[in-house]
Amino acid sequence: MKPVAFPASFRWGVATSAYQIEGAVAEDGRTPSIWDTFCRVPGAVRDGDHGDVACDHYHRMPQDVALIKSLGVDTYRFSVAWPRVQPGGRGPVNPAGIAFYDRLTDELLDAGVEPWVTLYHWDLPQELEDAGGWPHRDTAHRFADYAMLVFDRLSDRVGTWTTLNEPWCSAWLGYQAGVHAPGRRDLGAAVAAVHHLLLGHGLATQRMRAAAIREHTFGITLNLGTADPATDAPADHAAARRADGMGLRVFLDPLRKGTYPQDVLDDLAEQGAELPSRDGDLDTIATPLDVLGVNFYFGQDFSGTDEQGSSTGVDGHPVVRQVPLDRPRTAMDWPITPERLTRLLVRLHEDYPGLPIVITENGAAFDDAADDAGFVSDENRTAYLADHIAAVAAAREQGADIRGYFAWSLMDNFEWAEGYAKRFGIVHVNYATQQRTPKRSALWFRDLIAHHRGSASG
Ligand code: IFM
Repeated sequence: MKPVAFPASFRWGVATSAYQIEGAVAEDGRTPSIWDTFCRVPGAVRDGDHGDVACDHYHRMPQDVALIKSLGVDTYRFSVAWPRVQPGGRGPVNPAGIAFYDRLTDELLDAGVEPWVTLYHWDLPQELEDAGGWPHRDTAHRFADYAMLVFDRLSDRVGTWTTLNEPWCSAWLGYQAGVHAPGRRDLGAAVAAVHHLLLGHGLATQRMRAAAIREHTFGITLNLGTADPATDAPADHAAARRADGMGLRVFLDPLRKGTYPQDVLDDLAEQGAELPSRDGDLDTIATPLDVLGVNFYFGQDFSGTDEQGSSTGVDGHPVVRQVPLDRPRTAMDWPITPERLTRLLVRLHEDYPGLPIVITENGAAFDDAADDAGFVSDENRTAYLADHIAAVAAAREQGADIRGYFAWSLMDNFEWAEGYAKRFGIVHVNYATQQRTPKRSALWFRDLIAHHRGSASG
């Protein structure tokens, strides 16, 4: 990797989420989330895997914090499990549940690592799904109440608050494609979920900001990519526009401009769907932000015709088909496209100016082979991280205001519908023994951070 400069203030971190690592799903009053339920649906998750034990982080937290410290990162981004803190999604705080995050926060601070909280990383309490889930407006209000329970307890020590992780996944994968919890396939429900997730973000942010007694940083994390037309054909341009509309602009336009993009509204209307926005909602959603979290994995090309050349899909909707890129791929079959990260970040800087960005997730799954000691010599993952960090530096050189980079993930964990088959960790986890072993990529990341600490200025 060619040496790249980052200022001393640049944040280096690792990230995880509650359901993917904690386990202890029935302890200390936690109730089921939609993922506990979804994992029990035959065929929903590869190999019937679930998060009952995961990385057993709930019981191994102090050792895991020591591991985080050993990497030399300055920030740890973790999520809080809503059904642990507020079982059932309503009512008072569960003291035993919030106590875990209290201890985690203190442990991190004692280790000199800054805690960065994500309030919602997909584990909606099942009771709230039974009451209608994110397509139901009330869920946005329930989320804001829950956010306040956590904020009240941790905001004296936690400075950075992300409301939602990747609402695109919650809405489209959960309610339209049905491949994530809760596994519904209903365009109207997905579109309503988009709006209510954004509304929940806005309500929670306003309430937390109003209650803050010291300076805090409030933000949201989106999974963003680049959507390019596969060819110059007008249908491919239209498909790329649609993908960009539903993937990026339907979130960032309301958050930053207080409007939904007209072409997205038109596309939805064409399909008989509507964003259920009421008077005042867009003002709430556009409440000021301090940071945008960007999770980047890959960019995509789109075609507006299916393999038979038809521009209308079996569902009667216009075709928006991902065309495989001729690139090296990760174990997720995702193409490796670091230059598109640079392009994305420069575009965000130009189209949505004035908002600092932190890369809150970036990383790759590969088919790791651990040796007898559990060590993985993952040159592929190391190269992936190096190329994407260089891509961030290139975007900064072009003026993009990128303030940090967090590797996904601290350790191998439950990769949602892929179960434990896909390993994103920079630390290997032996699930039989729960032994953690830093991979080559972790040691490289540690050295990179140390190098930048030593050489950075400003
Ligand atoms: O593991 C997930 C994470 O929960 C959200 N962002 C993408 C990661 C890799 O798929």
